[in-house]
Amino acid sequence: MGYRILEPADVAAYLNERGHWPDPSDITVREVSDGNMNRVFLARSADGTRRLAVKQALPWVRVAGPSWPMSPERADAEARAYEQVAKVAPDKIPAILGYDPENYALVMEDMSDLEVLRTLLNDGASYGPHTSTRIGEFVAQLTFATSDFGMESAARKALLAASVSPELCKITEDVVLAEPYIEHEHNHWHADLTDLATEFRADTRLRTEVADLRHTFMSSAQALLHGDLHTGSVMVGEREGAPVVRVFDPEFSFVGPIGYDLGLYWANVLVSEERARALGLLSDHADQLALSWTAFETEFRRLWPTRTDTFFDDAYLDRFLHRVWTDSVGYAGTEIIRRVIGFAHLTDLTTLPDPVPASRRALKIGRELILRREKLTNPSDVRAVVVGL
Ligand code: SR1
Ligand code: MG
Repeated sequence: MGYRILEPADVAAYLNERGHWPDPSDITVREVSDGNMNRVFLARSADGTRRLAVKQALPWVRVAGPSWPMSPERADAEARAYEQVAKVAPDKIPAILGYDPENYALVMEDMSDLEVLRTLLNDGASYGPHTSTRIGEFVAQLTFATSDFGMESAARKALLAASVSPELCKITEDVVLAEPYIEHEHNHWHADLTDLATEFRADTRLRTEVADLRHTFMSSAQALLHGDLHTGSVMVGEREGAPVVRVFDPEFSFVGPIGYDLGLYWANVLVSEERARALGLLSDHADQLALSWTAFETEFRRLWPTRTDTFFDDAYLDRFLHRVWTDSVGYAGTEIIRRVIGFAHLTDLTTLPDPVPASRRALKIGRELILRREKLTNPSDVRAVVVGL
């Protein structure tokens, strides 16, 4: 039948055809598309005992429409990433019930009993003791397993080849790691940030450091990444009295530098802190970078003795983790900056009564993290940047 774009009215028949829904007359479907890229539908039976989510990739960027074409094959990358994570961290992703490559559609667990982390934070919630720890573990488990430490050489080369994702990587190379530092039609910002946006574009030292991070993104095939690990890609809540953290939306997945995943999370953590500061709602925001880094490092070190290639010795592990740390700090800086003066902004800042003071602080933190990343060697050093502004 070929690729067809699903509308809410098509979902009942679609799920029935695919063997996921026996009685298509007992279904209510609603569209809950929220991110920049795709459409998402939730289906439930009248008594609520059957509930599913369907995510479909469109042949364009959803928020831009057909004027920004984008291959729906990004859904293949997402399905592949879920497959890899399911092997090592099944408790940290939604259950995937099927992938339909013809329609670029994933059928998965409905997580509407959980909340998007960004939404909760924007509403004034704190992180709680588990979220950032689970995120750090998630990054360690996925990246160790898909690195040269976790896989035999030939299998790893095959993963690398299968995970090439040129179009999605190009989005990141452009919208995160270049456009905010040049004049580009995608860029926009609050009028009262023009001085900083102009300053950043004229800053040749900043540009060279971003070029370095951009080149590392393009060429450092350390491990399979989530690729877009912001607080809108995390759901949290409680099930049967136990805390639940689920990472979703890995469509930007590819084999790249581990620091990109950690850095994206940290940027979003730091921006959430600026929102909370602006609203007088600071709680545990300042702990989250350290918590996620410690969890990442602890889990990576725990897995180290299982490495497939013992030529990599313990001293090399220290060096490798130091490189990951430094990259993460730099990518956190680039993610903050692009979220304020680039294409895709964050509701954390845009919904503030006055977004300017928090946005200015965020931009300055981002710049410091990029420029001083080699000198900031631990979470306390990053803290000093944040409190020192
Ligand atoms: C055109 S896409 C802009 C952003 O949305 C996605 O969530 C990624 O973060 C991407 O950079
Ligand atoms: Mg997304």
